[in-house]
Amino acid sequence: MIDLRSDTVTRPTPEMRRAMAEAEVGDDVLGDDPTVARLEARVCDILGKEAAVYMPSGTMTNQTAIRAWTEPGDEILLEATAHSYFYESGAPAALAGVMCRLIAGERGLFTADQVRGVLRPRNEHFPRTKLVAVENTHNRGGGTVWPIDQVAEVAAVAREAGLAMHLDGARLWNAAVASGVPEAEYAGHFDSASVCFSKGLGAPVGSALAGDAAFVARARRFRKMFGGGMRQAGIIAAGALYALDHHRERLIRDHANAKRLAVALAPLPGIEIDPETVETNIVVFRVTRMPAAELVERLKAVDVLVLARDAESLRAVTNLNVTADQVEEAIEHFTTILAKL
Ligand code: TLP
Repeated sequence: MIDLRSDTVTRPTPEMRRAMAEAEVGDDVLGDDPTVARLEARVCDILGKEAAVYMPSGTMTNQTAIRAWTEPGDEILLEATAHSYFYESGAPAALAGVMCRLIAGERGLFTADQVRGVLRPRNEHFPRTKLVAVENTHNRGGGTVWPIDQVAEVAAVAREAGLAMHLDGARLWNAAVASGVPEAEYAGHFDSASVCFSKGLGAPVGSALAGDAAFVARARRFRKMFGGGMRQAGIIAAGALYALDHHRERLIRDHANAKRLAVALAPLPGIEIDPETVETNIVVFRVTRMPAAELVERLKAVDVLVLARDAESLRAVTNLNVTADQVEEAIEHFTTILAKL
C-alpha cells in the first residue's frame, strides 16, 4: 500500500518505539510524569512560550484554546475552511458555545484588511469578538504557508482590537521548514499555539497547546473537563519527543515528494493542478473526467490510497512512510489509469 490519505497514517519507527518502551512515566494528571514534563518544556523552548500542555489530539488543543479564550455567546474569527470550523464536529458551538464568523480566504490565507472589515463596534446588540484563529500550514487550502509578514499584519489588527490570536499549527513544522521562518518567529505573533506530533512528525499520538502561564493554567482546567487528562502519558509523549528530535528536518523530503507528484500529475488528462501551489506535503487537485470518488476506487484497486475532498477534488499527502520510489510508483498508476480516458 502507498498510503497518501494523510500524514496522520504513519506508524512509529523501531527507534521511536524503543524510546517509547523505555520512557519514564508517572501520573500526569497529578503532575508526576517526567517525560510529559520534558515534552512540554521542549515545546516551550521551540515555540518561545512560557508554558505548554500535552493533549491527545489537535482537535482538543484547538477547542480547548477556543474555550479558554471565550465565554458562551462570544464570537471567534476563522477562515471559512479552517480545520477548527470545518473538521472538528461543530465543537466551537458544542463545547465553547461560541459563534464562528468566517472570513473567505485565498487558499486558506486572509488579510489584515479582511479582519478589519468584520470588526464590530462595542455594542450590546453584538456578540463580543474575542479571537482570531490562523491555520499554518492551511490544510484545506492545500498545505499553504503563511508569509510571516501577513501573519504580523493580521496580528497587529487583532491587538489593536483587543482580540487574542490562536495558531492552529498542526503542521507548523512544515511551514517552518518550507519558509525558513523558525517556529518561534511564527508563534511570537500568537497568544496561543497548537502543534501536533502525529501529523508530519510521525509520532503516534498527541498535540501541545502553548501560551503564557495563566492561559495554560486555564487550558489545563478545560483539558480535564473535556476528558483529556491522561495518566502515564509519558509512553506516548516519548514518541513525540523522539519525533521532535529526529523528524523535523526530514520534512523537506516530504515536500520534495509532493512537488514531484504535483509536477507529474499536471499534464495528465482529467487532472487540474498548478504545481506552483504545492508548497509543503499536501497535494490537492481537481479530477475533471470522472467523479473524484471513482478515481479513489481505481487507485485503491492498485494499492494507492488518496482521499476525496469533495465530488471533484482529491488530496494526496506525502509522509514519513512514503519513499521517493513509491511516489514514482504512484505516478505510474495515475498515468496508467488516466491515459485510458
Ligand atoms: N487533520 C486531519 C483530518 O482531520 C482532516 C488530516 O488528515 O489532515 N488542525 C489541522 C490543520 C489538521 O489538519 C488536523 C487533522 C487537526 C487540527 C486535528 O488533529 P487531530 O486529528 O489530532 O484531532
